Amino acid sequence: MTRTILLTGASGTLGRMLAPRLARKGYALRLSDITAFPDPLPEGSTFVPADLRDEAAVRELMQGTHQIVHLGGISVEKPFRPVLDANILGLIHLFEAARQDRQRIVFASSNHAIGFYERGEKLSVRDPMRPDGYYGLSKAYGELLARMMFDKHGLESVHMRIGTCIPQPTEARHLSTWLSHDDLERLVIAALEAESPGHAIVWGVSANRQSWWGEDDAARIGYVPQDDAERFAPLPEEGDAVTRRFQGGSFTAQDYTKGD
Ligand code: NAI
Ligand code: 15L
Repeated sequence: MTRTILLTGASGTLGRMLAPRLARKGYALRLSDITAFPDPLPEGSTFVPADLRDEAAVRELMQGTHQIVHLGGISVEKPFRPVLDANILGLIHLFEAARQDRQRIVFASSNHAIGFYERGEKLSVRDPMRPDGYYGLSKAYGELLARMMFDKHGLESVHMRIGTCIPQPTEARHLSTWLSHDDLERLVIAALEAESPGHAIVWGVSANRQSWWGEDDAARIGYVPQDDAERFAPLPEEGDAVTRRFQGGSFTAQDYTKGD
């Protein structure tokens, strides 16, 4: 049976990069976004527009799909209301639809779920989350929602706590947070293909020599990153003192009023 993978957020930066790569690997894709897919459709793909805020539209979107790679939603720090609508309600709609026929979800979580740890602190995915804003909070919510969905309904999910997924690192922080495009592809494929991931959390990061992120479920799902940001070192420090202090970088400095 051919599996159909739903890719939300397909028209965004990572979606546009990932869709043709997954198609080349032979996956049948149902691409979706609130905005049109701006590129020619990869072979074996269809595009279905949907707003994640619309529960019925999400349910409809997931008819006949088998697994979901969920990249859609707000991807930067914003006020709570839009984050609540697109990210938190969007997640509820997606997980509720997925649990009907146990469609595995591969979720683009973010380092902003732990952004308020100081740089240099080595973290495990079991460490308490320290979101650095409403956006990071929505990612923390997604990981926890999925924990409940696995414990209560057996719905499997893999959470990619992505650092900075860009073609090549450009600032000092990226020497720790960089995820290459090739490694993202490896991670998504590992998450889709893993035998029984249960509820897995994996740092979405390359094999960076200066990584702050350690223990996770990468081995359990078979993710082995190949790239290392170190070959671009040294890179310049950017931003103010708060940005330079915390792992979440500039997101932590937005509306920061603590004063120390
Ligand atoms: P992006 O902002 O380029 O793409 C997000 C897509 O979601 C957009 O095409 C947008 O139209 C769509 N979207 C927004 N609201 C929607 C709604 N209500 N209904 C349907 N679609 C909606 O973000 P990017 O960089 O491609 O990231 C993809 C995912 O990965 C996001 O979830 C982001 O939070 C996560 N991530 C990305 C990182 C990176 O380095 N690019 C780092 C950590 C996490
Ligand atoms: C994210 O979660 C954002 O979606 C992305 O745009 C980057 O800012 C990234 O984190 C980062 O922390 O570098």
